[in-house]
Amino acid sequence: MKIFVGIFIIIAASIVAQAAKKDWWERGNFYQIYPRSFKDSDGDGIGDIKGIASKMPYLKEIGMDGVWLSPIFKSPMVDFGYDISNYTDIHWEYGTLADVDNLIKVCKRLGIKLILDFVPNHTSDQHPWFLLSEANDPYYKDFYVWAPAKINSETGEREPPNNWNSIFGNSIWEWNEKRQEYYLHQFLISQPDLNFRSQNVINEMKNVLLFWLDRGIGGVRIDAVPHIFETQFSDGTYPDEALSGECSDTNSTCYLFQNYTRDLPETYNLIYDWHDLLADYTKQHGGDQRIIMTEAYGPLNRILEYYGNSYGRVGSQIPFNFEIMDGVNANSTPADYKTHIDNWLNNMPKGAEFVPNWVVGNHDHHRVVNRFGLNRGDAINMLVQMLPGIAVTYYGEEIVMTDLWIPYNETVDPQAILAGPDSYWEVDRDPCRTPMQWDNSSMAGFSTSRKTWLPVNPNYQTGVNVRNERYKTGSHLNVFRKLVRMRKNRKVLQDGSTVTVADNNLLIIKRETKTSQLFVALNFGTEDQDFAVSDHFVPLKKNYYASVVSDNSNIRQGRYFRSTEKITIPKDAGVIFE
Ligand SMILES: *[C@@H]1O[C@H](CO)[C@@H](O)[C@H](O)[C@H]1NC(C)=O
Ligand SMILES: *[C@@H]1O[C@H](CO)[C@@H](O)[C@H](O)[C@H]1NC(C)=O
Ligand SMILES: *[C@@H]1O[C@H](CO)[C@@H](O)[C@H](O)[C@H]1NC(C)=O
Ligand SMILES: *[C@@H]1O[C@H](CO)[C@@H](O)[C@H](O)[C@H]1NC(C)=O
Ligand SMILES: *[C@@H]1O[C@H](CO)[C@@H](O)[C@H](O)[C@H]1NC(C)=O
Ligand SMILES: CC(=O)N[C@H]1CO[C@H](CO)[C@@H](O)[C@@H]1O
Ligand SMILES: [Ca+2]
Ligand SMILES: [Ca+2]
Repeated sequence: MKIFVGIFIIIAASIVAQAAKKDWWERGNFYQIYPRSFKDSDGDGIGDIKGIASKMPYLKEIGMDGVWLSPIFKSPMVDFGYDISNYTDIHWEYGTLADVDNLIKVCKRLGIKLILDFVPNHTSDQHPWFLLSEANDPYYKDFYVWAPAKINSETGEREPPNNWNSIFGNSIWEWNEKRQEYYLHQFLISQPDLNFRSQNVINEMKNVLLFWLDRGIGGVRIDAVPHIFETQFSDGTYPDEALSGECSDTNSTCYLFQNYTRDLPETYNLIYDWHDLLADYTKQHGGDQRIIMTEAYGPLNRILEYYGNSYGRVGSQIPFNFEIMDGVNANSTPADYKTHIDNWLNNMPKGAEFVPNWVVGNHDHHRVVNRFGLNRGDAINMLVQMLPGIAVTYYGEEIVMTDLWIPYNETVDPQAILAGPDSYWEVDRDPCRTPMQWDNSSMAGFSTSRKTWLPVNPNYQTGVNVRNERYKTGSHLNVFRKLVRMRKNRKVLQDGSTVTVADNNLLIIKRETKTSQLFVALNFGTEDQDFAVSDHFVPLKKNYYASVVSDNSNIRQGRYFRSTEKITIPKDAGVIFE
């Protein structure tokens, strides 16, 4: 009998120990830098790698564990770096390989992991691989998705191989005079898709990963994942997509289903293979786990498959969770927020290795407050930092930067230019890519140049900058720093369970362990509303104090309340009770 008790205790203890021991990324705070806009070190008006290195101590100061950079690689910059002409070289405006090596050194010294963007779906049409493929070079000829023209039997004219459209509009196929064939491009015409049915491409891309792993990166963020594979029949042809009935613009992706152009099963296996490559690399070389973050939009079940499949294969540690970003806007109710938070938490695979993550902004979407409500900057940061797992912050959201309206004639985003002056605003990505606002000196301390690649948002002069917010109590930046510190230090945030409640204007989140509780009350409604801790939960204590308050809460930080006491949470405000 005694022996059995002993074994029980050991098992229980080892489970506890396991639950407490976390890999570096599992409760990580990640930060996305858009390199063109973070810090310009040499006065040409364009952010660069030396600039990023000089600001790493700031990212340490605000508690970041990992930083991912949008592409820094050699590129003609038609799509601001998402059109790569050499995966292992650096774009000249950003610096050199030596600058990146130095940046990695700086990151290591500070204990921050550097994550690089990996763009496997396509290269630039100026990549040497494309030039060789176009010339039918024996090794490179299958590197891209080539197909012969269809000849219209009535007109005798050349036509694209099928009816597929590209994401940026019009046919996915582009005629190539040199090769006398069409090539496929899911994005811009100047971004031909790589052919992952070619073993040579798989090998080359593996070498790219190894090149960067050897230089000391902490992992990769993989771009545009759902688009990597397209369906090809065994006779080499590509099937037409059926009409979706979703929209009337015959040149748009919404006109057709995307059964053959996204989320193909092959894509998942490729991600699982890359996971194994990084895991093996870590095993061989030691050090912390190198990780994968994946960018994929689409139905939840397809996104969750990037975590792993039911046959035990494992993929992305951080399949970006865009539930809130895609599902919620300024008109949404607290119940909508709850639905989208619970969607992820309730449906993600169970197991200690699977960790939720929260992303509310990136370089393809309007600024957070422009989408969720202008006065909700603190409340949204509270939401992201108080939810379990991994928090991802787009640069500038910690000081609550806002969109800058840019007229069509000054727009540089190719997607917006293609949309034309009447509708460019809907898809324009320039407004959320303006320079980081460091201080109140000219150009917000981003650059010494009098002209920057995108204009600086003038609100840096009215206080929206790091330096101003750093020295002001209750500023957005100080709220953010406090949230990040709590997330690191509170066991209830590391290990606690999560319950969400929508009560009229309020979204309430309870984090709880056996011995402690934390409550987040966020007013995402249209009116002020009273809240008491005992409204929805059984309190563990008589009194709770307001440990973090948003700038618009009217509640003094540190004030104690009885658990039954009604406290008014103003519209757009957030308060955390401990
Ligand atoms: C990429 O750039 C490096 C450094 O300039 C060069 O050695 C390498 O051959 C280039 N790769 C390709 C595929 O052109
Ligand atoms: C659709 O694409 C075709 C062929 O590229 C072009 O002629 C036509 O103007 C486009 N229509 C619209 C509405 O953009
Ligand atoms: C394509 O996908 C849609 C929706 O996902 C489905 O309803 C339709 O049956 C599919 N069509 C084909 C030909 O597979
Ligand atoms: C864009 O148009 C505005 C007037 O609408 C003008 O003031 C500005 O100078 C123009 N910018 C450029 C780059 O032409
Ligand atoms: C920032 O600088 C501008 C002009 O240089 C000045 O008008 C403004 O008062 C300053 N704002 C703060 C908050 O210091
Ligand atoms: C969020 C993101 O990284 N989006 C990128 C996806 O890929 C296209 C094409 O490379 C880019 O234009 C987007 O910026
Ligand atoms: Ca520069
Ligand atoms: Ca593709």
